[in-house]
Amino acid sequence: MSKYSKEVIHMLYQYHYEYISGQFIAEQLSISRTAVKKVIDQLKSEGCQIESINHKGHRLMQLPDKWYSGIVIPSINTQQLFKHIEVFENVDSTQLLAKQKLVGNTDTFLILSDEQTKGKGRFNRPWLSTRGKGLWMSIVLRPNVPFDMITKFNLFMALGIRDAIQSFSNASVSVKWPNDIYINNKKVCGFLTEMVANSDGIEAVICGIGINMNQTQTDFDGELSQKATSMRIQGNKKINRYEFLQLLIQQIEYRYAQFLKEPFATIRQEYIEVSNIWNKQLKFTENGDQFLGEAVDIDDNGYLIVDDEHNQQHQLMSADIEL
Ligand code: BTX
Repeated sequence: MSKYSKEVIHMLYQYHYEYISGQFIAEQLSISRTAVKKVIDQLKSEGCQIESINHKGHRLMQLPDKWYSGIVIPSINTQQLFKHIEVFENVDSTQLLAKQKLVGNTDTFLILSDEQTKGKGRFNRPWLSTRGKGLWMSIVLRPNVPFDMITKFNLFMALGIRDAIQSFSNASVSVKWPNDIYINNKKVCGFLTEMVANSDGIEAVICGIGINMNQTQTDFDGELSQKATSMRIQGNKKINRYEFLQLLIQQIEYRYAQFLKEPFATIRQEYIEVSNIWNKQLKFTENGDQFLGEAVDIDDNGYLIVDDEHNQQHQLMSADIEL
């Protein structure tokens, strides 16, 4: 990426799709017009739809399928939640990177990448993170709470993520307790919350969120062709990644504030209503043990209550569920 890509795309975005001249951009950035042209050519080669007309200038016609910090930062507009936002084209895993970057400071931050080469789910399972098709992001927050609140944090985030996806979907979007979001029985999103804690409580929570936005069916093969879906497949419409990100961050901000103030009981009913695990036989894996059962409730602490096939009741804090 050219040194001035961030500034140029920011200016094109700021001027709301109007034409701005190369001369104007050059003056604002104190660079030559030739340098501006080079940056614009590069942005075009990266897939940015920029119209350039002699004597009129350049105009951003559509937001690109790529994260540019010059657009992400002004469009998110939430300096309250994150001290800084970092945007990458390619990383192994935003979650790994976030864990490295939180050491030795008390910053809150967000990391986004166009692609992950080693995206990870729970228990180190692979998370497919195709370039430009999804939202691969990790957020680091610093709630001043005891470490057993991590489960509650995950429950509040689930609703925030679900509601953001629901706003872009006609079909109903559901939560599969505790870590997945589904549309029409297929997984559209997986998220996980990890933490760094000491004896005083939580030092940082790291929430990794993977959302399939713009994949088409051919982007999923093997087991994923049956199990996974994207917002685009479900809605038959391409998702504007910047608009979606903006809404997602608003939802996260809202749910995070609620998490800090309210008990899980406040959102329990809402959570139950959007869950997709009721009235069916499910296969549970908890700490390596497997059993069949039916989920019957979520209690005020967010634990899942399950009646197994031998009529024994279990209270689960976390588990793997096969629908
Ligand atoms: P999970 O362990 O519940 O889900 C992993 C399982 O989901 C895989 O075993 C596979 O069956 C399926 N899967 C893999 N990729 C996809 C996909 N793109 N869409 C649907 N299903 C898939 C859930 O883990 C938590 C995933 C978090 C991913 C984010 S992305 C940003 C951050 N960085 C990172 O490395 N992980 C998180």
